[in-house]
Amino acid sequence: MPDTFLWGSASAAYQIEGAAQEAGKGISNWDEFVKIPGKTFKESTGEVAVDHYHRYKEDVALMAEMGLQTYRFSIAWARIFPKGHGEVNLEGVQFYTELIDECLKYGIEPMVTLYHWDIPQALVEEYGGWESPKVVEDFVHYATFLFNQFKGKVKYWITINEQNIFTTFGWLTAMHPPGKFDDEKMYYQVNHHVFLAHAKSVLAFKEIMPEGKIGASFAYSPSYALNSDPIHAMAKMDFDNLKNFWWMDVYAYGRYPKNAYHYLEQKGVAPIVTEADQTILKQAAALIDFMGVNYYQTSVAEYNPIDGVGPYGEMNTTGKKGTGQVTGIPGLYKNPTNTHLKTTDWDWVIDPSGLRYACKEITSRYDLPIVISENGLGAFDTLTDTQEIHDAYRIEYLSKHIEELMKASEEGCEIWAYCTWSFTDLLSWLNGYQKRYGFVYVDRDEVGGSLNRYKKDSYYWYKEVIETNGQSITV
Ligand code: GCO
Repeated sequence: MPDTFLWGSASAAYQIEGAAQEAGKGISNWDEFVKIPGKTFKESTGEVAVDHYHRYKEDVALMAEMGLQTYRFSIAWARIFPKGHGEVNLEGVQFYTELIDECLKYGIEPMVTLYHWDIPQALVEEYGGWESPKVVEDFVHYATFLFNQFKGKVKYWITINEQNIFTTFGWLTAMHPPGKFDDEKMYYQVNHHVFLAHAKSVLAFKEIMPEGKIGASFAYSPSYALNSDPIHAMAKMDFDNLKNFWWMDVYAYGRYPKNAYHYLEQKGVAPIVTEADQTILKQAAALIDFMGVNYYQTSVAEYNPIDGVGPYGEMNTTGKKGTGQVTGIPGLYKNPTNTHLKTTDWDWVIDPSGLRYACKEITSRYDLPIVISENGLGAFDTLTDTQEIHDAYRIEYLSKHIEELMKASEEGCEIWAYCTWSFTDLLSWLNGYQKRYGFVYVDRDEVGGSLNRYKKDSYYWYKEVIETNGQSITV
């Protein structure tokens, strides 16, 4: 990879920090949501998580020993502004200052996500959180505070993490807070508010830190048409417009894909977009520096007859293997399983070439540099009696994805960074602590544990990948 390329790893505040009610932090939507019986696997919560809040020095030292070049983490809004706005919690500011300084001490480039799904509960109670346009100013105020605070220290910023996922799970499938089901009209309006919050933060950022780099991280699942029957090609196009370009086009062009907007307008669920909104979205689109991509899997698009499958299939909040559910929109598309690909233990298809596809699509369509802000394998890991973790499956998964990333780079994609998900094991929002992603094993289960850290085989493997700038994979 190019000399300036950064090998990294990522995490999110709620999934690692713990200390949920400590050091002046306000309550977030997730602190509340996990209290609802049946919402998470074995009622697991991020109350303690992997205690990164108290062990961040140990974790950053492990990153440094590995040679990690960038560490992507998120800031918990409620740790900075416990009520969402108003008084600042200085202890929260101090925690992130120390974390950032600790990274810089070892030459690790911090990459900060402003929003990884935890909104202060106070804002939800005050005006419905993301459901109200009022959230835009509060978000921009929070973002601006952080830009000023960490200017000169943090160069890479991600406004919003996986907007498509948290809004879909929050307003369509009831799997994330606020737990609404099939509220399509609100879903699109919420998304519009998130876009405006993102866009106005980008504008503020460029005033404060013109030399900094900013983008949003999208959970991109490229699609393949079932076969060459034109009816499936059209289904693929509809799927892409509604499920991929709906977000990426706004980030990169500042406008919604027209056919998709038209479809939603006819259905009566399109968001209200004012002329002022359009101007702001366009201005921000012209200023973003990269497209952040969280890549895990691809989809298949097949024509879905009017009386066919839809819209969300069966819900899976059990933490068990996936149900193999088929989702779709009657009259447009459905998403059957790709029979050519193997799956993870949670039924996510494994498709390394999809990462290359994603990079090439973004390069051709948007001509933007790319930051792979997440990619990784959720798996069951076993700690041996000699305290080792032999995760050859993770090494294989990551090697194949990195190989495809290198091909994309050779084919003309400008890729700035690759962050694996995740550095340490952490809480999976819906699947608890048994689903592990890290290079570093954390001894805990749904009930608790010693919280001790152990290096997995993949830890040593990635160390070498970094040392050789990826060459160790290809030899
Ligand atoms: C999980 C998910 C998450 C996400 C991440 C998205 O199992 O909970 O895989 O860990 O990947 O939070 O940004």
